[in-house]
Amino acid sequence: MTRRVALGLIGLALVAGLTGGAAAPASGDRAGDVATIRAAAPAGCGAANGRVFVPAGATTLGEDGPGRPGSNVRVEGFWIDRHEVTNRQFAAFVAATGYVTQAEREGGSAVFVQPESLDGDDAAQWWRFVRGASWRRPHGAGGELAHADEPVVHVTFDDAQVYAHWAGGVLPSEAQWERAARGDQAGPRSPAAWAYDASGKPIANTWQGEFPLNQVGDDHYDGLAPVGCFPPNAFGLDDMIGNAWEWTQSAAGGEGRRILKGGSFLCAFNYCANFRPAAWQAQEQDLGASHIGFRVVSSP
Ligand SMILES: [Ca+2]
Ligand SMILES: [Ca+2]
Repeated sequence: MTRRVALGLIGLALVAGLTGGAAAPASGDRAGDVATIRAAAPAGCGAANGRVFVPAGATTLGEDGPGRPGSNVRVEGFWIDRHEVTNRQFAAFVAATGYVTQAEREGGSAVFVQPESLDGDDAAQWWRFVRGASWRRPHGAGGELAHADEPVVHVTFDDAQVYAHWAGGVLPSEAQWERAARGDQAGPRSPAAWAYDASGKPIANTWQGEFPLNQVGDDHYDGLAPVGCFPPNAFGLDDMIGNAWEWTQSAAGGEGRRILKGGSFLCAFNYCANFRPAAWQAQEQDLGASHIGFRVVSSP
C-alpha cells in the first residue's frame, strides 16, 4: 500500500511507499525484554528518574525573542518527568502490559536518513518509511537495537497516551510543556540562547552545520543522545530543548493533528531552528518518527 506521510514537523509532506504486512520482531527480540536493548550510557550522561514539581505560575507562552513577547498564561502546578521517557522505561511498560505499538502493528515508521546530495528542498529526500522501524530498532529491521537510556521514539500519540495512563499521568498540554521548558526565565531571551551558551557551546542536542547534508556535531551526538547528557534547566528537567520532539495533548488544528514541542537533534539554524520553547510543529497523531518521543505529567 502507499501511505501519505505528512511530516508537519518539518513543514513539508512526502509520499512514501510502504509494503504491507505487520513487522515480525527481529530474530531474538521479545516483547518487553530489556535484554534486547543496548545498555550503558556514556560517561557524563545520566538523569535521575522520577518527576519534579513545577509550581503554579505565569508563563509567557510563545515568547520568542525581541518583538515577540508572547502572552501571559497562568498554569497550575503539576508534576512532570525529569526526562523524556526512555527505552528502558518503555520496555518495562511493554513487559507489564504486552502493548504493541502502532509502528509494530503497521510494519514500519518514518526514519531520517541523511542524504548525500539534494535536489530542491523536498523532505522526501531525507525521510523514509522504513520497514521494521519501531521503538525496538529505531533504524529499521536489521538496524541496531534501541539504546536503553535514549528517548523512546517511533511512538504515535496513542502509544504515548497509553504509556502515560499506565504510568499514572497524561501527556502535557502545550502550556504545561512550555511552562516547564522555560524554567525561571524572567524576560525576553534570544531564541539561540535556549540551545547554545554565550560562547556558542551547545547546551542541547540539536544539529550543527547545514541541514541535512552537513553535520559538524559540536554537541557530540549526530542522532539521539541518552537522556541527561546536557545541563538540566532551572526546574531540573533534562532535554526539554532538543534530543527528541515531545508529544503534547494539545490539538494542532485540523483533524488528527497534535502539537509537538521542543525540537530535536535535527533542528539546525538553517532549517526550522525549533530549539526553543516557543517553537511547535503540527504532527499527524497516528504517525511516529525517529525523532519524536514524549514525557508524562500528572496533577498534584
Ligand atoms: Ca546533535
Ligand atoms: Ca526533548
